[in-house]
Amino acid sequence: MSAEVEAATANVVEPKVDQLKVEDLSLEDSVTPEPESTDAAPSKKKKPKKKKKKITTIDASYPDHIFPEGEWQEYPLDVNSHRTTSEELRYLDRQSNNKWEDFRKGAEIHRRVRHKAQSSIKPGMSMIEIADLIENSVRAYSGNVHTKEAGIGFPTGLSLNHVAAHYTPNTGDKMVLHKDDIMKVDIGVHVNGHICDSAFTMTFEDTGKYNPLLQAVKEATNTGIKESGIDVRLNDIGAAIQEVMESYEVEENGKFYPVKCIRNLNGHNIGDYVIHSGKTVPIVPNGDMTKMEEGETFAIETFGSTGNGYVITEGECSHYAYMPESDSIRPPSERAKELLDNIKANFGTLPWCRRYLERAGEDKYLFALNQLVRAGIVEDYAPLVDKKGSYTAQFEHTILLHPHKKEVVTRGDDY
Ligand SMILES: [Co+2]
Repeated sequence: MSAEVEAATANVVEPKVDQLKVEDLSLEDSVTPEPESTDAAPSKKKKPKKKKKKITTIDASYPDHIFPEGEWQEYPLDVNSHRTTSEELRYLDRQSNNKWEDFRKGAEIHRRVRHKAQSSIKPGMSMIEIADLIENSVRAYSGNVHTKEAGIGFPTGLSLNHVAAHYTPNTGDKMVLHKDDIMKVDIGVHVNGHICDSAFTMTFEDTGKYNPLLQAVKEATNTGIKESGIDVRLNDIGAAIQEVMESYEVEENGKFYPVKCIRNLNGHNIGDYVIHSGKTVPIVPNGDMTKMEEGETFAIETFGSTGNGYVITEGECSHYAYMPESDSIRPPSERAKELLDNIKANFGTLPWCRRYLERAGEDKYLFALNQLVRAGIVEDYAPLVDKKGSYTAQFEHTILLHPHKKEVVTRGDDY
């Protein structure tokens, strides 16, 4: 993100952000209601004598700005065994401490938001309600001073059943969550552009029919995390993941379905404000001999499926991102240029969805948006689906490759 864009557009964005803030505060109040309320009136109608409830941002919970560390793991390769005890490397690591603290802060927000999601999402809710619940929690915990400083790192993925990734509702979406759905919840939280990317899968029926699939994917992701490290080849991580994932099968109506890795979905390294930053972490062996390197950050994610184990794009697009390498391309119309300026000001290079554009004040933007997509200035990411009738699941964590050890920063006691 270039400095000029920030400066040139700051006055366009400020009033909008203030509006959002006010709205978020009242939403957070309704998320944690005070015990007194017997009527259903929202907290903003409270009598003035009642003391205003303080927003529990993460910063308020950790006033010294030292956030909980993730799970520490030693590196797998013997050539790295000296790293664990090296004082020099620990010293080197402390030089990057601000960055690590940003990730830890984002991870603590992520854990709180997903705890809220896991305890409140119920069949019968609309996908819009679910997305709002999650995203308003992220905004409230982040303090949402400015989208580009902290807050939502990418659109909330709520992909159902054979849809594996990149679905989030657009405005007007009527879809409702059902009891027998299997839902991938993919939440991104960023602090100063340091993005925590972590996902889990929710089911609601009580027959346990999804359990082997969930267990396969959870174990495959944990294997990918365990095998990751400095000097490890990406191909070898894919091989280890596939071996674990494909040792499972799912039974439905007396028929057995092997669990397959979705071979064209990958983990990835994470750059500042950039969610996919060049390296991909395969979930099957792919011959990529590239190695992971010291200081890198990765999203380790695996997808299991009872279908083809291969996804294609299908359905209405919701996810987009501005492509900074397209900077020499001229927007095809005045309206497209105006829209692009607003996109850059609000999201920079972070991915976003149509609902976020509307929050940023955009209206009747679809024609101009499609122009930007066709011109190659904005990339669109349509939903990724396996065979209809199949089931897919996902688990994902963000890991930090410190010089001496790796940190599974988004680890929680849930997954
Ligand atoms: Co990811």
